[in-house]
Amino acid sequence: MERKIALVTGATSGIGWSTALTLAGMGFDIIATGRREQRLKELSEALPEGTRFLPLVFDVRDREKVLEILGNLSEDWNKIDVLVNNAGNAHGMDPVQTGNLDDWDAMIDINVKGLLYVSKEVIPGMTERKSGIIINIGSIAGKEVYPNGNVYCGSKHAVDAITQGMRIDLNPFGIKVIGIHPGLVETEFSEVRFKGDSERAEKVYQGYEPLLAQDIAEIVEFVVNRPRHVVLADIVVLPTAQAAATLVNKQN
Ligand code: NDP
Ligand code: 8X3
Repeated sequence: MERKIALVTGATSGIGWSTALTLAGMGFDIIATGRREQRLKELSEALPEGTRFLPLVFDVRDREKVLEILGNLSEDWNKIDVLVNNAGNAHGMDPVQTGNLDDWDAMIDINVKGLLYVSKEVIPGMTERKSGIIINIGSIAGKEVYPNGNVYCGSKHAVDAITQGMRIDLNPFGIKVIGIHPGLVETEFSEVRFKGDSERAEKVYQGYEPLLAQDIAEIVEFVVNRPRHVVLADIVVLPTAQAAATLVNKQN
């Protein structure tokens, strides 16, 4: 059987890390990206033995670098079957009137423009081969807006709209485009959002059972495993304790 290739952005932690491991377990060759080179080395050591692995270190905001690196993949790596656009984060959680411009730039540049830059390089191979699966990791924040979520919610609403747009434009090519929109997943997400304030970050996941990165990876596995004629186009996945972005049944 011909080996298949999956590219996972933001594979140095959380959802991307678990997704890369899961796809490797399914037999995919893995291209994993992120800014933290050491973490990619650790990921390579955690992969099942024999996995073909290509770590790529770049910041998805760096348009020239993204295009250069992904545009010059070698013959044995450039036929990407599954693209998981996962790299992203929230930066800050302030009301719009006191929001920080650097945080806004980061969220728009990483979550929206970074996803577009990566997709821009990967899509032509898929249209040429008339096959492929693109999975965009959105968020409940792309389906609802919550207090102080303003720009993060805006970036994830953009991911939702771009996902729908991709599905329409890529429809003639038989490419599956899937949006996965998680609620609260315990990862490094809140640590990043609250700029290293671990105590505040930990509180986000206390008093109920949050999703784990592996829960999202298993959904990726499920959607990738569907037969050719089936696409789970849009999936919202929440912890059972969560009913809406800000409604969580906490026990303490
Ligand atoms: P983590 O903080 O654990 O992981 C974020 C990943 O994105 C890291 O691998 C990080 O790699 C990468 N990343 C961030 N900024 C950049 C950048 N500028 N260039 C390249 N890579 C970058 O968080 P999660 O796993 O939770 O987040 C993954 C995705 O899931 C995000 O898009 C997030 O918005 C979404 N999400 C998360 C939820 C949650 O509750 N955790 C819920 C809903 C959606 P590195 O730092 O090495 O560059
Ligand atoms: C991450 C989940 O609830 O902070 O996208 O928006 S939330």
